[in-house]
Amino acid sequence: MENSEIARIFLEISELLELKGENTFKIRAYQKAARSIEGLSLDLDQVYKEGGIKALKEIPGIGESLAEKIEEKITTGKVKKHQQLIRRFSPGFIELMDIPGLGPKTAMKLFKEEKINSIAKLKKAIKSGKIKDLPGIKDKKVQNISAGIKLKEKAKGRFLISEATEYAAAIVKKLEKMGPVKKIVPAGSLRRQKETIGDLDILVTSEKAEKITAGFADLALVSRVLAKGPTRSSAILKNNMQCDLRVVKPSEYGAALHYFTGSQQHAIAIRQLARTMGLKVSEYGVFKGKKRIAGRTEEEVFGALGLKYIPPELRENRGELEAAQNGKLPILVELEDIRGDLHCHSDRSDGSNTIAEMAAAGREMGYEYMAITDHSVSTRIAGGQTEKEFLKEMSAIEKLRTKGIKILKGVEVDILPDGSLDFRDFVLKEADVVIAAIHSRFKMSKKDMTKRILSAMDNKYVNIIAHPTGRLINERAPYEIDMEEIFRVAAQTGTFMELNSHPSRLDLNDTHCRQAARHKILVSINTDSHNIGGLANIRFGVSTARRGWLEKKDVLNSLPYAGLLKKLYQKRR
Ligand code: DGT
Ligand code: CA
Ligand code: CA
Repeated sequence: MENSEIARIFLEISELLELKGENTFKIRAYQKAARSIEGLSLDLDQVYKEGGIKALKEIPGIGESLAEKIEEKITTGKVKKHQQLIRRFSPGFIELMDIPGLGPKTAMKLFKEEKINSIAKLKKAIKSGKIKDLPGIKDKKVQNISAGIKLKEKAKGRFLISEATEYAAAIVKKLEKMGPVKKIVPAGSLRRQKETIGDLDILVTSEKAEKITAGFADLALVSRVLAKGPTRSSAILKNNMQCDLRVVKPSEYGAALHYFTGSQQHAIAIRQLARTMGLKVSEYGVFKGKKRIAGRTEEEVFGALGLKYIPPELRENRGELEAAQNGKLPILVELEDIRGDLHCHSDRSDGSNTIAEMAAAGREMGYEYMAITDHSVSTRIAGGQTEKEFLKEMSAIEKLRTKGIKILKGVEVDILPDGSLDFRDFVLKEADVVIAAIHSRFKMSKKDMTKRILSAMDNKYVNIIAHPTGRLINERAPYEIDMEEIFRVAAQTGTFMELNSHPSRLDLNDTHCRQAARHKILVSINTDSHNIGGLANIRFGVSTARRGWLEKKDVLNSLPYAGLLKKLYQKRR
């Protein structure tokens, strides 16, 4: 519950320290800790409660002083050092620093020299052209900042699925203890597993509605109550996310759940279909005239309309009603179908765990195999390895025998701006799985960027294109590429596409997944983990794949080890 908030605080501290000109070692420590916490599958609150500061220190990247800060946040709600830094720089300035494309240094310049300390003032300065008077701010930089402001405004109020999941789980846990409740389900876009969540919609069945709505309003993680009635309540949570709570009778559960799950477009299509059958669907049930004929469960609601059960991830009015009518609903891929993770980093590039630790964590997840894919030399900021270092890593993996899981030798090799690869073929040949990715020059033209990726796919050692569009949700727009052309050539060359499960990426996105399946391209659902905690993000990748109508057969890493190796080595022949 505290995790994302603490991660955010640590990131902010690192940025502010950078401005203060603190030493890079300290700055890096905060960044690394933030990353490690974001990837943590355990609740920091819980870790602290059970094992105190000692348990906190066991988390990779968390030393004595950072553990103390986490303790401070959990026990006092604040981190003094963070507060001091904010006071020093003013909140408006923090807001500026948050704009993608505008780093702390530029924010500082705007603040000091033009007294710009809010997004509104920044927009004004861009419009009047005053911003260009500042030294070192060129047209291109201004363009980037404008794009960043737009992205920020569009993102306003939409949260990453990981953060929404974390808060929903915390609320469910508290409500469960509150009295006689039968079911508590997060509905809305979270149940549909959309990539970003506007607000939480939590549905509860209970005969004692008032007790629940009152208790909800009193929760510590609620910061402001917007509305409170006998069966419903709305509040703003500590992270500024809204949460709507509805309590219904058990007999209405199915109809209410269907209604509050949405999407609105899906619900409209359902109501239209009902009308053609002489029925009426509402949040209370399915009615024939005055008579209620269904509503206790969702299956009942769909059944009354002659439909098979439609999984929430498909409810976007993208053809799911027709499919449900014709028995053509896909049998969606499930978390249990994933047999291994093909994109993981170790401490040999920018990860925080050793290869052995990563493999052991993979085995814990029940995986049959896992690929270690550290960065190549060009991604210097991510500790990219030279060819020589990489070859050493490959032989280290070969010697490493971890019981119960197979470790694949892998690499995440850079696709350079001219489309060539960072490692030579005789080096790539040593890997079982080669992931190719773009980490530089994001702003090339659509034509050039597409060509860049196509030429990487032409290499017979390249198995998977990682995070194909490069977007970072709420932070960086996808690069311009011709997806259709990329899929066409992927199919032709036997290259697979990654669905990167990191909640900030989810790249391929849901519609791309569907497009890939139409081209008969296998999608590899990977986590791009940089620590053992990151492996749990696989759930968000699987959800996105499900939203893209993918079945087990569409997913590369649902194959057993032998079948996987065959697929990977096919291209080399
Ligand atoms: P979000 O919160 O923007 O990520 O997206 P949703 O889908 O969670 O939307 P939200 O929170 O406004 O509403 C939750 C569900 O409740 C929505 O999916 C369908 C249902 N709903 C809410 N308001 C309306 C409405 O005015 N008409 C209909 N038909 N359904 C509604
Ligand atoms: Ca919602
Ligand atoms: Ca809502």
